[in-house]
Amino acid sequence: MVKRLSFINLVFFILIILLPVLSMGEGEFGDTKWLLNMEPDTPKGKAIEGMVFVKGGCYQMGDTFGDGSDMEKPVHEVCVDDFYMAKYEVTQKQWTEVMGSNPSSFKDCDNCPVEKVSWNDAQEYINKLNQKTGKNYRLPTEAEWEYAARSGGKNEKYAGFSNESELYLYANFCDSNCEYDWKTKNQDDGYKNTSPVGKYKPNGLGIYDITGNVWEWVNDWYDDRYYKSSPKNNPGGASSGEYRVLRGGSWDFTPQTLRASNRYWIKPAIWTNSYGFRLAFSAH
Ligand SMILES: [Ca+2]
Ligand SMILES: [Ca+2]
Repeated sequence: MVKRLSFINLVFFILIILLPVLSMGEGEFGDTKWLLNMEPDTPKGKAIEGMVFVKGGCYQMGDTFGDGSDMEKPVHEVCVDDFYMAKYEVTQKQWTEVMGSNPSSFKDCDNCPVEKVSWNDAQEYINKLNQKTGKNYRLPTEAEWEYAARSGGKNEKYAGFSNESELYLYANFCDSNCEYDWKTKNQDDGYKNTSPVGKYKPNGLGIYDITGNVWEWVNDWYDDRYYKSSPKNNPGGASSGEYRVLRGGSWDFTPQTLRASNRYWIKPAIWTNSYGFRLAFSAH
Protein backbone atom coordinates (compact mmCIF):
# COMPACT_ATOMS: atom_id res chain seq x y z
CA MET A 1 0.00 0.00 0.00
CA VAL A 2 2.86 2.36 0.89
CA LYS A 3 4.60 1.48 -2.37
CA ARG A 4 1.41 2.11 -4.37
CA LEU A 5 0.93 5.57 -2.78
CA SER A 6 4.53 6.52 -3.55
CA PHE A 7 4.05 5.48 -7.14
CA ILE A 8 0.90 7.58 -7.46
CA ASN A 9 2.68 10.52 -5.84
CA LEU A 10 5.53 10.10 -8.29
CA VAL A 11 3.12 10.14 -11.24
CA PHE A 12 1.46 13.32 -9.91
CA PHE A 13 4.86 14.89 -9.34
CA ILE A 14 5.98 14.13 -12.88
CA LEU A 15 2.73 15.49 -14.30
CA ILE A 16 2.93 18.71 -12.27
CA ILE A 17 6.55 19.30 -13.27
CA LEU A 18 6.27 18.23 -16.90
CA LEU A 19 2.95 19.73 -17.97
CA PRO A 20 4.00 23.41 -17.82
CA VAL A 21 7.24 22.54 -19.64
CA LEU A 22 5.32 20.71 -22.35
CA SER A 23 2.86 23.56 -22.82
CA MET A 24 5.75 26.04 -23.08
CA GLY A 25 7.08 24.12 -26.02
CA GLU A 26 3.69 24.10 -27.67
CA GLY A 27 3.41 27.89 -27.47
CA GLU A 28 6.85 28.57 -28.89
CA PHE A 29 5.54 29.95 -32.16
CA GLY A 30 2.26 31.39 -30.83
CA ASP A 31 0.06 32.29 -33.77
CA THR A 32 2.68 30.99 -36.16
CA LYS A 33 1.75 27.51 -34.99
CA TRP A 34 -0.49 27.11 -38.02
CA LEU A 35 2.64 27.30 -40.14
CA LEU A 36 4.08 24.30 -38.36
CA ASN A 37 1.04 22.25 -39.21
CA MET A 38 1.47 22.70 -42.93
CA GLU A 39 3.08 19.71 -44.55
CA PRO A 40 4.70 20.29 -47.95
CA ASP A 41 4.31 16.58 -48.64
CA THR A 42 0.62 16.61 -47.76
CA PRO A 43 -1.42 14.61 -50.25
CA LYS A 44 -2.86 16.72 -53.02
CA GLY A 45 -6.01 18.60 -52.17
CA LYS A 46 -5.87 18.08 -48.41
CA ALA A 47 -7.00 21.16 -46.50
CA ILE A 48 -4.23 22.81 -44.51
CA GLU A 49 -4.84 25.60 -42.03
CA GLY A 50 -3.66 28.96 -43.30
CA MET A 51 -2.99 27.74 -46.84
CA VAL A 52 -5.16 27.25 -49.90
CA PHE A 53 -4.57 24.30 -52.20
CA VAL A 54 -4.37 25.67 -55.73
CA LYS A 55 -5.14 23.07 -58.36
CA GLY A 56 -2.77 23.70 -61.25
CA GLY A 57 -3.84 24.45 -64.80
CA CYS A 58 -3.30 26.63 -67.86
CA TYR A 59 -4.38 30.25 -68.33
CA GLN A 60 -3.86 33.42 -70.30
CA MET A 61 -1.21 35.43 -68.45
CA GLY A 62 -0.79 39.16 -69.01
CA ASP A 63 -2.89 42.05 -70.31
CA THR A 64 -6.12 40.18 -71.13
CA PHE A 65 -8.25 43.33 -70.70
CA GLY A 66 -6.18 45.42 -73.11
CA ASP A 67 -5.56 48.23 -70.62
CA GLY A 68 -2.12 47.28 -69.37
CA SER A 69 1.38 48.41 -70.23
CA ASP A 70 3.89 46.89 -72.65
CA MET A 71 5.54 44.78 -69.96
CA GLU A 72 2.24 42.86 -69.56
CA LYS A 73 2.35 41.90 -73.26
CA PRO A 74 2.03 39.67 -75.08
CA VAL A 75 -0.78 37.76 -73.42
CA HIS A 76 0.56 34.20 -73.46
CA GLU A 77 -0.61 30.80 -72.28
CA VAL A 78 1.06 29.55 -69.12
CA CYS A 79 0.56 26.32 -67.18
CA VAL A 80 1.41 25.87 -63.50
CA ASP A 81 1.55 22.71 -61.38
CA ASP A 82 -0.48 22.28 -58.19
CA PHE A 83 0.79 24.40 -55.32
CA TYR A 84 -0.23 25.93 -52.00
CA MET A 85 -0.69 29.65 -51.43
CA ALA A 86 -1.14 31.39 -48.07
CA LYS A 87 -4.62 32.77 -47.42
CA TYR A 88 -3.12 35.93 -45.93
CA GLU A 89 -0.13 38.21 -46.29
CA VAL A 90 2.55 37.46 -43.64
CA THR A 91 1.50 39.46 -40.57
CA GLN A 92 3.59 41.55 -38.21
CA LYS A 93 3.06 38.96 -35.46
CA GLN A 94 4.17 36.09 -37.68
CA TRP A 95 7.23 38.08 -38.73
CA THR A 96 8.17 39.05 -35.16
CA GLU A 97 7.86 35.48 -33.86
CA VAL A 98 10.47 34.31 -36.34
CA MET A 99 12.73 37.38 -36.64
CA GLY A 100 12.48 38.85 -33.13
CA SER A 101 11.68 42.42 -34.23
CA ASN A 102 9.13 44.28 -36.31
CA PRO A 103 10.27 46.63 -39.10
CA SER A 104 6.76 47.89 -39.99
CA SER A 105 5.67 51.54 -40.12
CA PHE A 106 2.11 50.90 -39.00
CA LYS A 107 2.79 49.10 -35.73
CA ASP A 108 0.47 48.13 -32.84
CA CYS A 109 -1.45 45.90 -35.22
CA ASP A 110 -0.45 42.24 -34.87
CA ASN A 111 -2.66 41.12 -37.74
CA CYS A 112 -1.66 43.82 -40.17
CA PRO A 113 0.77 42.73 -42.86
CA VAL A 114 4.45 43.19 -42.15
CA GLU A 115 5.86 45.99 -44.36
CA LYS A 116 9.18 47.71 -44.88
CA VAL A 117 10.58 44.36 -45.96
CA SER A 118 12.81 44.00 -49.01
CA TRP A 119 12.94 40.90 -51.22
CA ASN A 120 16.18 40.00 -49.41
CA ASP A 121 14.44 40.40 -46.02
CA ALA A 122 11.63 38.10 -47.17
CA GLN A 123 14.23 35.47 -48.11
CA GLU A 124 15.82 35.76 -44.68
CA TYR A 125 12.44 35.23 -43.02
CA ILE A 126 11.71 32.21 -45.20
CA ASN A 127 15.13 30.69 -44.49
CA LYS A 128 14.68 31.06 -40.74
CA LEU A 129 11.13 29.74 -40.89
CA ASN A 130 12.28 26.72 -42.86
CA GLN A 131 15.11 26.07 -40.39
CA LYS A 132 12.66 26.18 -37.49
CA THR A 133 10.00 24.10 -39.15
CA GLY A 134 11.97 21.78 -41.43
CA LYS A 135 9.58 22.77 -44.25
CA ASN A 136 10.11 24.29 -47.68
CA TYR A 137 8.18 27.55 -47.76
CA ARG A 138 9.04 29.91 -50.59
CA LEU A 139 7.70 32.91 -52.44
CA PRO A 140 5.26 32.12 -55.25
CA THR A 141 6.51 32.53 -58.81
CA GLU A 142 5.06 35.41 -60.77
CA ALA A 143 3.02 32.96 -62.88
CA GLU A 144 1.70 31.19 -59.76
CA TRP A 145 0.81 34.51 -58.16
CA GLU A 146 -1.23 35.70 -61.16
CA TYR A 147 -2.90 32.29 -61.56
CA ALA A 148 -3.92 32.31 -57.88
CA ALA A 149 -4.97 35.98 -57.99
CA ARG A 150 -7.28 35.28 -60.95
CA SER A 151 -9.08 32.65 -58.85
CA GLY A 152 -7.34 29.80 -60.67
CA GLY A 153 -6.53 31.43 -64.01
CA LYS A 154 -9.95 32.99 -64.76
CA ASN A 155 -10.20 36.15 -66.81
CA GLU A 156 -10.56 38.47 -63.81
CA LYS A 157 -9.25 42.02 -63.84
CA TYR A 158 -8.69 42.04 -60.08
CA ALA A 159 -8.39 39.11 -57.65
CA GLY A 160 -11.92 37.67 -57.61
CA PHE A 161 -13.78 40.35 -59.60
CA SER A 162 -13.48 42.65 -62.60
CA ASN A 163 -15.62 45.70 -61.81
CA GLU A 164 -13.50 48.58 -60.56
CA SER A 165 -16.45 50.01 -58.57
CA GLU A 166 -16.30 46.91 -56.30
CA LEU A 167 -12.70 47.49 -55.23
CA TYR A 168 -13.62 48.75 -51.73
CA LEU A 169 -15.37 45.40 -51.02
CA TYR A 170 -12.29 43.33 -51.88
CA ALA A 171 -9.27 45.51 -51.27
CA ASN A 172 -7.55 48.15 -49.22
CA PHE A 173 -6.28 50.73 -51.72
CA CYS A 174 -5.90 54.50 -52.01
CA ASP A 175 -9.61 55.19 -51.43
CA SER A 176 -11.34 58.27 -49.95
CA ASN A 177 -9.46 57.74 -46.64
CA CYS A 178 -6.10 57.95 -48.41
CA GLU A 179 -4.06 61.14 -48.01
CA TYR A 180 -2.63 61.24 -51.53
CA ASP A 181 -3.86 63.34 -54.45
CA TRP A 182 -4.51 60.25 -56.59
CA LYS A 183 -7.06 58.82 -54.15
CA THR A 184 -10.35 57.36 -55.42
CA LYS A 185 -12.80 59.75 -53.78
CA ASN A 186 -16.03 57.86 -54.44
CA GLN A 187 -15.01 54.61 -52.67
CA ASP A 188 -14.54 54.00 -48.92
CA ASP A 189 -12.63 50.87 -47.86
CA GLY A 190 -12.34 52.03 -44.23
CA TYR A 191 -8.54 52.28 -43.97
CA LYS A 192 -6.06 55.11 -44.47
CA ASN A 193 -2.95 52.89 -44.24
CA THR A 194 -2.63 49.08 -44.01
CA SER A 195 -5.59 47.07 -42.69
CA PRO A 196 -5.53 43.83 -40.69
CA VAL A 197 -5.45 40.86 -43.10
CA GLY A 198 -8.74 39.15 -44.00
CA LYS A 199 -10.99 42.23 -43.63
CA TYR A 200 -12.31 42.15 -47.19
CA LYS A 201 -13.98 39.63 -49.46
CA PRO A 202 -11.65 36.82 -50.60
CA ASN A 203 -11.17 35.89 -54.25
CA GLY A 204 -12.62 32.74 -55.83
CA LEU A 205 -10.00 30.51 -54.16
CA GLY A 206 -10.56 31.93 -50.66
CA ILE A 207 -7.37 34.04 -50.74
CA TYR A 208 -7.54 37.44 -49.02
CA ASP A 209 -5.93 40.81 -49.82
CA ILE A 210 -4.17 39.51 -52.90
CA THR A 211 -5.38 42.75 -54.47
CA GLY A 212 -4.17 45.69 -52.38
CA ASN A 213 -3.10 46.18 -48.75
CA VAL A 214 0.62 45.54 -49.37
CA TRP A 215 2.48 44.74 -52.58
CA GLU A 216 3.64 41.12 -52.57
CA TRP A 217 7.17 40.13 -53.53
CA VAL A 218 7.29 37.13 -55.84
CA ASN A 219 10.34 35.00 -56.53
CA ASP A 220 11.13 36.09 -60.09
CA TRP A 221 13.81 38.36 -61.49
CA TYR A 222 12.14 41.04 -63.60
CA ASP A 223 12.72 41.33 -67.34
CA ASP A 224 10.33 43.43 -69.44
CA ARG A 225 10.93 41.13 -72.44
CA TYR A 226 10.34 37.91 -70.54
CA TYR A 227 6.72 37.42 -71.68
CA LYS A 228 7.93 37.31 -75.30
CA SER A 229 10.04 34.21 -74.65
CA SER A 230 8.50 32.72 -71.50
CA PRO A 231 8.33 28.92 -71.36
CA LYS A 232 4.76 27.65 -71.22
CA ASN A 233 5.15 25.32 -68.26
CA ASN A 234 5.97 26.68 -64.80
CA PRO A 235 7.86 29.80 -65.91
CA GLY A 236 10.18 31.02 -63.16
CA GLY A 237 11.25 34.40 -64.52
CA ALA A 238 14.50 35.65 -66.01
CA SER A 239 17.64 33.73 -64.98
CA SER A 240 19.26 36.88 -63.64
CA GLY A 241 18.54 40.57 -63.34
CA GLU A 242 18.65 43.75 -61.34
CA TYR A 243 15.06 43.88 -60.11
CA ARG A 244 12.61 41.52 -58.43
CA VAL A 245 8.86 41.56 -59.12
CA LEU A 246 6.09 42.83 -56.85
CA ARG A 247 2.39 42.20 -57.50
CA GLY A 248 -1.10 43.33 -56.48
CA GLY A 249 -0.79 47.00 -55.52
CA SER A 250 -1.19 48.45 -52.05
CA TRP A 251 -2.98 50.80 -49.64
CA ASP A 252 -1.40 53.85 -51.31
CA PHE A 253 -1.94 52.96 -54.99
CA THR A 254 -4.59 53.48 -57.70
CA PRO A 255 -7.10 51.00 -59.20
CA GLN A 256 -5.05 50.78 -62.42
CA THR A 257 -2.04 49.61 -60.40
CA LEU A 258 -4.03 46.98 -58.49
CA ARG A 259 -4.95 44.96 -61.61
CA ALA A 260 -4.07 41.24 -61.39
CA SER A 261 -1.83 41.42 -64.48
CA ASN A 262 0.09 44.52 -63.41
CA ARG A 263 3.83 44.09 -62.75
CA TYR A 264 6.09 46.23 -60.61
CA TRP A 265 9.87 45.93 -60.43
CA ILE A 266 12.14 47.01 -57.58
CA LYS A 267 15.73 46.23 -56.54
CA PRO A 268 15.81 43.34 -54.07
CA ALA A 269 17.40 45.37 -51.24
CA ILE A 270 14.78 48.15 -51.34
CA TRP A 271 11.88 48.36 -48.87
CA THR A 272 9.00 50.76 -48.29
CA ASN A 273 5.94 50.67 -46.05
CA SER A 274 3.86 49.24 -48.88
CA TYR A 275 5.99 46.13 -49.63
CA GLY A 276 5.16 42.79 -48.00
CA PHE A 277 4.76 39.18 -49.14
CA ARG A 278 2.85 35.91 -48.76
CA LEU A 279 4.11 32.36 -48.58
CA ALA A 280 3.70 29.46 -50.97
CA PHE A 281 5.01 25.94 -51.28
CA SER A 282 5.03 23.21 -53.87
CA ALA A 283 2.55 20.34 -53.82
CA HIS A 284 4.09 16.96 -54.52
CA1 LIG B 1 -7.61 52.37 -48.01
CA1 LIG C 1 -1.66 42.23 -51.18
